[in-house]
Amino acid sequence: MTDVFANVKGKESVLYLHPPKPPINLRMYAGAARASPYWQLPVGVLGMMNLLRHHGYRVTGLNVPLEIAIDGRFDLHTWLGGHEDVGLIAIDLHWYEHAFGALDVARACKQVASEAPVVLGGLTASCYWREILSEFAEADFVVRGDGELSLLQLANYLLRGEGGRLEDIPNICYRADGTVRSNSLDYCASSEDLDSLDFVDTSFLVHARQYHQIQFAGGTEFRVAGSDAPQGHWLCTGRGCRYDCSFCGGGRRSHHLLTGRKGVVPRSPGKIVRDLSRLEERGIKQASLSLDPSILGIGYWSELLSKTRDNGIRIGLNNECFQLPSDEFLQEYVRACDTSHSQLVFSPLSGSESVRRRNGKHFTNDQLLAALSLLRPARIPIAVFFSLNLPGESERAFRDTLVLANRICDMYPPELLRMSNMVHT
Ligand code: B12
Ligand code: SF4
Repeated sequence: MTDVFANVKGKESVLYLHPPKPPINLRMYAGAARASPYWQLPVGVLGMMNLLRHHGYRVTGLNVPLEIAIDGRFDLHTWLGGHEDVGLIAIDLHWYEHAFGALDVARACKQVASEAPVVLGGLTASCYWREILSEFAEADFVVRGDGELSLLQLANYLLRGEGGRLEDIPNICYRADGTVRSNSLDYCASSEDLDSLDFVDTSFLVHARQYHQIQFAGGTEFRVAGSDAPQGHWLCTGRGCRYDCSFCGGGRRSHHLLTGRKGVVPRSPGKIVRDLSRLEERGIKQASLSLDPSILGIGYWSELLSKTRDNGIRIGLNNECFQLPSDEFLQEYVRACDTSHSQLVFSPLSGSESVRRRNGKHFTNDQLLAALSLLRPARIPIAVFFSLNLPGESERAFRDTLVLANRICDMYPPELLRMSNMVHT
């Protein structure tokens, strides 16, 4: 099948495209945050693209919804037409929200750069690789699970003619002889693998500064182009989870099923601290942690937070607490971070403790309120997420949610509090 791509041999240029949620020609959100267009890239994409760059490939990354927000007249076909000699196009289909957008972007790629193979990857693509390859000719390859080794080997194979047989590249799926094939899911990143990747450098991205600005969590408005809004950065701090909340596609079992991951795979505290320092040097005001360190035990998080402090790093930290962290963790966290640029996110899901427990979060209302009382003097911004449509929810549970929400409003400074109750999909 790869003869089809013989023309890309010798080309060293790779495009990475982050798709919007809606079709590329729908402009309802241009310039505003009214309808969230899902600007975030999968946190692991930076490591993957920087690995390709490290191996000599020229990578250009485009965040399509961000481009549209910056300029409502942005035209993807025109942009693609400006890139010659493209050897490979990588598109994330990580979140189900992007399912339509990712294939729409792939279609545009085939219309303009018809020779370049299109590879999709991400959690959703890892689940639906067979459907994608059976029904959408615009996708040539899907990478299941973790992508870095597979994408590098695929690029080497297609563009440099290196690496033996296609069948031996782990985690890739493709069409051959009229059937959809999947190679074995043999690559799943270890802590050492993650520590060797570069999750900081964003210089391959078009409009990297604006991308950093929209990653700043806790801001109230979407600001782009020429603004001096503070910059944030989602940093990969590890992969997986040890919980299995009812609604989550990224819990322990999902990671095992989709990526072969057997447990939580943290990065080492020392490497994370080095990255925080690099981010601070680049003027980034806030780092968001993709894996909540509080679930990794006191030995892990105390090393991370004390090293951050001891190295004199002043950066805001944004952490989404997977459960309710201990008092000791919260105290160390506020000591280690620049609180004015920080945030802690709590997900009680429901005011009803039984609904909360049933869906995977194991703490009581009183424990949550006590934690918030502890944080209040530190004046750290918090966000509290409830959720509608959870299994076990009743009208009574919803009333419990209103009661808890009111109690939180009464006890936490309003200028430091964000709270929402979103319908679960
Ligand atoms: C931190 C986090 C966030 C952060 C941002 C993280 C980020 N920038 O990636 C925030 C809070 C912003 C966020 C937002 C959302 N999230 Co989230 N998030 C997480 C969380 C807790 C950890 C992230 C993580 O470790 N991912 C897993 C690793 C494996 O992914 P990765 O390293 O980025 O990508 C690797 C592979 O997937 C693959 N890959 C990814 N993209 C590509 C592309 C190509 C071409 C290739 C080859 C490979 C490839 O290779 C990468 C490196 O090996 C997970 C739950 C979990 N424990 O996993 C949920 C999770 C990923 N999020 C989820 C969802 C639904 C969302 C939202 C859509 C929620 C919403 N409705 O708004 C948004 C999307 C935002 C957007 N697009 O703008 C779901 C995804 C389920 C699904 N399959 O769709 C999860 C699993 C949680 C859940 N509720 O089920 N999220
Ligand atoms: S703690 Fe978070 S990432 Fe883990 S299973 Fe629950 S919702 Fe998913």
